[in-house]
Amino acid sequence: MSEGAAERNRPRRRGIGVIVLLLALCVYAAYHHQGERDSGHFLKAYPHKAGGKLDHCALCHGGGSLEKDGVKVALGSCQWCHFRYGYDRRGPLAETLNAYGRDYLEHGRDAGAIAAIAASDSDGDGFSNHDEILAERFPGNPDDDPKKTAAPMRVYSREQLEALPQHTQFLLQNAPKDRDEYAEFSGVVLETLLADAGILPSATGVTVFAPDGWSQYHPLRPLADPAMYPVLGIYPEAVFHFSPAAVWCDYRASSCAGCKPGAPIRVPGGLRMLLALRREGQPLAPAVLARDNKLNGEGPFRLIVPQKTPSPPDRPSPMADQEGLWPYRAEWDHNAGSSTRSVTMIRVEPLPEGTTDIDIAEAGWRFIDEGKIVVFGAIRGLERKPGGRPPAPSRPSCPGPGPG
Ligand SMILES: [Ca+2]
Ligand SMILES: [Ca+2]
Ligand SMILES: [Ca+2]
Repeated sequence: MSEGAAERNRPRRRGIGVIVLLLALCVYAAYHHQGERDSGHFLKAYPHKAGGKLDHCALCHGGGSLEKDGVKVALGSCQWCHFRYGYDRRGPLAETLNAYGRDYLEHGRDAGAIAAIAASDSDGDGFSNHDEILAERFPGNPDDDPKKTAAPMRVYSREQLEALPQHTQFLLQNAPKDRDEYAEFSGVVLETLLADAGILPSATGVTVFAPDGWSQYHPLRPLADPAMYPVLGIYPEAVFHFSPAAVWCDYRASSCAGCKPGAPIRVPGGLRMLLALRREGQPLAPAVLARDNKLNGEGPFRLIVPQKTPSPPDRPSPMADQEGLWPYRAEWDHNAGSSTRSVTMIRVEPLPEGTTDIDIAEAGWRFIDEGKIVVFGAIRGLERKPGGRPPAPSRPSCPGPGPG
């Protein structure tokens, strides 16, 4: 199954006339795919920025905000593009561009355009595009400028994550287009991790990042929007839906053996938003980027999001045969797409006043190799509240071989 990758790699070019805009879509350090060429223009002018914060769709695409259940929800550039542009590529893509992206487009959308707008101050924050880029600040975001300092951060090693309370849950990962699966994941409840990192009362949500540039926002508290999976709280108990006819669902996990078809799945502690370290008791296979820019593997850490509205595993939407058992239902809860693979960064939103993103250049593929994850943003960082959990001790060794 490759639902997360499939979500990331849906076609996103708009073939209308000359306006084939900058939907680099969310893949820093490796977003030069789907015919996307704008990142190459940027890196030609600023080759030392490859793999860093600016080597990302957010360079030219802005986020946005929506009103959901009376709550203003900020969407990052990935989700905002998906929301405005849509998977059907019919939306107003130009509306996803930020001031720098618009200037780049208006100046010819080529390597010359990068140079032509270098001295401009696209976002009007008082700093030129060139100076902002040199300082690793977004030239299209007036809230990010060279005066800002890096947000508080904490880097967790695998050993430190394993020293936190562990949680195990068996659940369905229901995909819209790919195979579904039942499997057991274990790791750290995200709420537990955020508490350990000293989440601030001002926090409203998290954005998780994978090293291929995919990012996804999750609010802390439940919202009615089916696409918004909350960080806090317990998800509803589900039933084990089994049928030998459901060949689109993978039941091969050994944890399926103890489950009775039609019976509730009992999960001690309930279903949670989980930062998984293990699948079926084994470390998650670290991801590698395939030649087609899809992630192979899901580890060392994957966010596991349960269904908000439990359902059976429905057929993949591209499946020709939709007659009979569990045909594809767009309105059913397809949680697999929100279970981000190979998470290397968790940004706790919003960034505290006066701060900006950390230098994320190192928190990409290197973190995959080193089995690390960084939590940053609206946290106290290394500072601990009185009586709080002391820094997690390093364990002398992991049982069995490491993740790679
Ligand atoms: Ca500026
Ligand atoms: Ca700026
Ligand atoms: Ca499905």
